[in-house]
Amino acid sequence: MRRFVDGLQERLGTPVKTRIFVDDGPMNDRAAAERAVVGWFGKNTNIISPGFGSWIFLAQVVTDLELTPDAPLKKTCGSCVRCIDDCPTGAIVAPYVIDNRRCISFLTIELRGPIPRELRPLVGDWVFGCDICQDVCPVNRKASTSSEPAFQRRHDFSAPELMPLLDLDQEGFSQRFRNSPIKRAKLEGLQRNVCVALGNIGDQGSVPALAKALGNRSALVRMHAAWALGRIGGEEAVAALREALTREVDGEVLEELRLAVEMPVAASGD
Ligand code: B12
Ligand code: SF4
Ligand code: SF4
Repeated sequence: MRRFVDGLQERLGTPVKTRIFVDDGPMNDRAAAERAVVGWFGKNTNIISPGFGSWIFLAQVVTDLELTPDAPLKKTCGSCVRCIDDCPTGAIVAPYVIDNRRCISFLTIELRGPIPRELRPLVGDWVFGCDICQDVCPVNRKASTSSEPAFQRRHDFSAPELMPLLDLDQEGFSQRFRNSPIKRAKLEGLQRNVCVALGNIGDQGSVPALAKALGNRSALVRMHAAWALGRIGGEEAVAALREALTREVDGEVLEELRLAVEMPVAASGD
């Protein structure tokens, strides 16, 4: 946005009063984008631009420049409801309305504390945010990709190995996710999400890593490791849960351990 403002002043040959807002300021990005005719509101609540679909970040320059408004956009989602039908948690409760408490993006990024038990199986293997309602959007299928270097896929970020993430300490986390929004989930939140994802993937190969996580310093991580082991099931998982029951002191983790020992093993695909 700074580059954009510099370019604007260069082109006009005169200084312009500007203020930049990006994501976390007081501006309401989507409402501003709709009024500025950047795109239309999709039923998944994202702004869809005619060229790039909803794969855009929104930001604003507020200025004292006299500008002629663009003509309103006539496009809408029409009768399409793909995003509503395909949201795994039913978070799009009506067209243009998200119940954040059910949205995987909220659960994996913003929520501090346990992910509600009934939603954990629906989170699938998402560990930071969710793009399903954008992936299924027919407009996005035809969208052009960006040539901006800062928006290119970063090495080892799009599909990270999950189990090693459980071994990260604070220093390793800060180093690995420096300059990445993943920092927002914090180490404890990311490891909580990794446990849920491993539980949902259901591979016996992840049992040793989850059993080790039953000794994690964070009670939140221990709770979700217990849940994941209960979901995966099998002798090794149950033995690890029983062993943890003998030494755990945190009441909430104890509750999760007890529930996990009794949990029926998940049928695949639920
Ligand atoms: C809080 C927030 C979230 C929350 C809640 C999202 C939600 N849908 O409500 C959570 C954590 C769940 C979230 C998730 C995501 N987010 Co978010 N989020 C924000 C944030 C920081 C604030 C939005 C907000 O709540 N504002 C306050 C409320 C009051 O405003 P509002 O919901 O927009 O509604 C007002 C108006 O927009 C308007 N309005 C709303 N709906 C409609 C519908 C119609 C038809 C009309 C006419 C008007 C209208 O009326 C409302 C009242 O004034 C914005 C950045 C920002 N500063 O705006 C990014 C932002 C909306 N997020 C963004 C993104 C990319 C995502 C994710 C895709 C990230 C991910 N991969 O996980 C997901 C998508 C989930 C989804 N389907 O929406 C982008 C959206 C880009 C785009 N193309 O639209 C934004 C703009 C960030 C950015 N700067 O680029 N996000
Ligand atoms: S981001 Fe995922 S969970 Fe949230 S509304 Fe979209 S599909 Fe549903
Ligand atoms: S999937 Fe369909 S309804 Fe949802 S945002 Fe895209 S076009 Fe609109």
